[in-house]
Parts: sequence; structure tokens; C-alpha cells
Amino acid sequence: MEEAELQIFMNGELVPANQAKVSVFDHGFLYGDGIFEGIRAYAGRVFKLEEHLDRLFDSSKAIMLTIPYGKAELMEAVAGTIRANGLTDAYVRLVVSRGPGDLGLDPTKCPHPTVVVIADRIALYPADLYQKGLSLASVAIRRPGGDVLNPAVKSLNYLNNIMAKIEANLRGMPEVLLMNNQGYVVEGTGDNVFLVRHGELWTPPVNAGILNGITRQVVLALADDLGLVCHEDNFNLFDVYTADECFLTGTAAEIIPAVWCDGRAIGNGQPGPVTQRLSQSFYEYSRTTGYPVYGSAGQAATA
Ligand code: PXG
Repeated sequence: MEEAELQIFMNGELVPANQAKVSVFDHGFLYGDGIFEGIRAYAGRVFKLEEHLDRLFDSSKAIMLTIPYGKAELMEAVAGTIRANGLTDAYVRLVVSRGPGDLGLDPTKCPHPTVVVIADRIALYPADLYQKGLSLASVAIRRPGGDVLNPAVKSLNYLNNIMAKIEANLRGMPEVLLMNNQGYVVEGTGDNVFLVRHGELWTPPVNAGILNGITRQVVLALADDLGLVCHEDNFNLFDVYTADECFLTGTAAEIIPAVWCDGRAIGNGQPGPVTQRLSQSFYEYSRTTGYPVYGSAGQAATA
């Protein structure tokens, strides 16, 4: 779809993309003062919409930004924007910024938050990488800990992650692993990380300084259903190099195998059986649950 034809939700109205404009005085633009969610819809249903909105409201509470809509209204804003664009599979970006103010930091000068919903398609990585697996590198840039800016707040401050992405680009890597100040591996640039060791699952704990990804939580629940032992515990690069399997999770990435790290093959350098089983479970689960976009049957209108 041409970008100009996209319908964007802007402060309560659907407007064509070329009219969806934000003020240069918006503190989201001036200071990164705001929060967001990346959400997916599969087969006409919005996946884990309530969980995404709960996280958004938690972020808003932490930064004292009052969202001028309730949860039910935001659910309809998300579903309505997907509907307005005739999509059944979609990637949705919901952004709430502090809104326009003056040239000082003070958020009390911003009485009207800006609320935007964009619904489009996304393919984060080329399809063959899901079959073959990603190569990773560890990077020098660190994920700041929860004592700096708590990563639980999904804020518009992604410069740290972008710096890591720049390191990835400079090395020709599709994705990289970030460590925290203790040297524990915590996340990719926009994904959570999992290892498989001796048939058991490992992922960094929330208090290591990560975003508690919705996909991460779904994978932990699916793994539990499959009878896998899951450890939410710290690990380091040695553990990545010597793991049997590694994969990343995120709304945009879904579940993607990682088969190399810093020049070492992880396991046998191929996506492993546990990653494949979880990917299959995730695929089935994500297509059979969620908030219906086109009515209770969850059926897509022929747009
Ligand atoms: N960690 C971080 C730092 C993230 O930004 C995740 C983990 C995964 O969380 P969910 O809830 O999506 O399972 C994210 C996801 C991208 C992109 O292009 C990803 C995110 C935000 C913006 C862009 O991959 N967030």
C-alpha cells in the first residue's frame, strides 16, 4: 500500500498519512518525551492487545503522562485503524507523546498529549533468515540499567538501541546482543534473548534491565505448556557461545533463531529443535487468539 493512502489515527480522528503531522514543538520530537507500543495483528485479530495496553498504561503512569483515552477506547482505536486500512495482518505502532509545549523541558507546559496509531505491514528480517538463523555480534554499547532509565518504560528514548544498531550495521550484522553494566547479556536492539542448554530454556530476568517483552512472556508460557524447564536467570557471552540453541523474540521479529555469535557457531550452527517447536507453537497460538478487528467471528472483511 502506498504510504499516502494509509489512514492514520491522530488524536481521535482518522486522517490520510500525508495529513498526519506532528508539531515541531511536540516534546516527543524535542526530547523523546513519550511512550509507545509495537503490536501485531494476525488473521484479523490483534495479538495480546490488552497486555500491550496494560504495558502502555504502566509506562504512562511511570512518566506521569496521562493518556486522554481509556483502555477500551484505545482497543477500538487500534482495531479501527487496522480496519480503516483493510488489513488482516498488520504491524501497529501506537505512540503517545507529551504533546506540543514550549522550548523548555517542563512537561506541565504540554497540556495535550499526541496520540497516534499507525497500522501497516512489516517484514523485519528477510524470510530466509527465519529458516537459516541470524548471525549475531556482541557490541560495546551497554543497555543502561533500571537505576538510569528503567527499560520497563517503553519510552521514545531508543538512542542507545540505535547506537547498537549502528554497530550492527558497521559490522554487516542483522542483529547484535547488548550487555548490561555487569556484563550479562540482556537483549537485542529490539528483542529479548533466549538460550537452550541441555533441553532447558534460559532468558535474562526482568531485573537484569530488560523490557519484559510480550513475546517473551508468551514464549515462556508456551514453553511451560510443552513441559520445558525455564530459567529466568543471568547469563554471559560464554553461555551464548556454548549454548545448544539461541533465539530472539519480539513483536516485530516474532521468534527468530540465532546460529552464530562473535564468529562462533551456536550448537551445530543450525536452528535447533526446541526453537523450531516453540516457533511452531507460537505460529499456531498467535493465529487463533486475539481481539477481533472485524467483529466477533474475527473474520476479515474483503476489503
Ligand atoms: N526489548 C526491547 C528493547 C524492545 O524494544 C522487545 C524487547 C520485545 O518486546 P515485545 O513486547 O515486542 O515482545 C522490544 C520490542 C523493531 C522494534 O523494529 C522493536 C521494538 C520497538 C521498536 C522497534 O524490532 N520493541
